[in-house]
Amino acid sequence: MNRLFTVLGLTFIGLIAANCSKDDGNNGPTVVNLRDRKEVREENAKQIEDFIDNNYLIIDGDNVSFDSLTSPKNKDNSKLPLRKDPRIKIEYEDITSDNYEYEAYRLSNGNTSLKFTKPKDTLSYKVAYFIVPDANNNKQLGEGDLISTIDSVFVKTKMTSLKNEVATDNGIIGSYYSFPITLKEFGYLSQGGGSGLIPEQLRTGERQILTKLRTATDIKVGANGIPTYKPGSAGRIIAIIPSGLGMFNAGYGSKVKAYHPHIMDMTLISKRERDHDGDGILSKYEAEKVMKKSAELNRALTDQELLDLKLTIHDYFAFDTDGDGVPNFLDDDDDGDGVLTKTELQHKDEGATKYITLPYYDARLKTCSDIFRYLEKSCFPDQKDGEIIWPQKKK
Ligand SMILES: [Ca+2]
Ligand SMILES: [Ca+2]
Ligand SMILES: [Ca+2]
Repeated sequence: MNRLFTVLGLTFIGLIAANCSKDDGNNGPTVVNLRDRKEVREENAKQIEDFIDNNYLIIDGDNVSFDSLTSPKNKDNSKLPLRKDPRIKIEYEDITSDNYEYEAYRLSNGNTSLKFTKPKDTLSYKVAYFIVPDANNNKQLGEGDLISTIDSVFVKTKMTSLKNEVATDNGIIGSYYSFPITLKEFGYLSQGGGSGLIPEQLRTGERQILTKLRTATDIKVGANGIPTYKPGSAGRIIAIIPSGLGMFNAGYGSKVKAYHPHIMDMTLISKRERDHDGDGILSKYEAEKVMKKSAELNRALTDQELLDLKLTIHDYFAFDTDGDGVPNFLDDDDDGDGVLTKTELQHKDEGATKYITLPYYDARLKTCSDIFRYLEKSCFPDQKDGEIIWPQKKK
């Protein structure tokens, strides 16, 4: 014991010495503290309001851009600031960060899952946005499907700075975005797999404001994975994202400075519903409010009903039935009983020869009690000659 303390003591002294020398000399790495998020938020809010009052909108076919009212092109003072432009309506949405950090985690069955830690930033930010009008002055809300915050999406994006400089433009083809990555994609990542297999991620503010839109219609995915669609049917939004919901201290290239808001022009083409954990239940349904409501109705919820529940990504991360730190939509064994949810959904009627997969809300899954068996740890099947045998419900 004594010896251990000695060793620890020495290490501790060593650390103090190292710290002192850093203070004395100027050649050690400089530690820059992150700026206070609240302070940056107030600063950004003012910058965003200034932008809306001092810039005008240019719509040139599909190309939408901004310019300063002090630009030589506005010599005659004929341009209207964004706030007064009758073609658009600036609206505001309160959004909190949902940037969950994750780390790999080994499940009891030997599989790898992801463990999430809650976002440290709990501030609510105001995001200014408008729906982009088309040539006939109709708002392009999108004519296809609604999306949830955890659907993967195909989006055309263009990012500009508050000085109207283009930081990055992916507006011709678009890109496939996903949040969070699925367990399968995580597998590619941990094997050092090609980046082409792992979708990009939109930033938290972008992804959340995107749910204002619908997708396009007549979507056909080409052999190259790029969707085509009916022209004019996609939703398009431009949002000014405070840095707390964007890149914060990182900025983007040389155009978007650290701690500055950025402008994101997004055209939503298509969505892909995900089953992140591959358990047979679409991720969009793996939230507590959804499970409760569909148990009442004895059917899956429609996309409109899902939207009416005003779910955020927090609803998905907070639903962790077995409390192992892995939310249900990323957990392939939701109740932690060692039997995969996928297996617990298997059902065979008496006399039938084949198993079928029951939908997650099916009343026949209330095997042991009023709780669905895949969410009840104590409800556990037997296996006999390859058959799954469930206990009988106590009357
Ligand atoms: Ca799932
Ligand atoms: Ca699950
Ligand atoms: Ca289970």
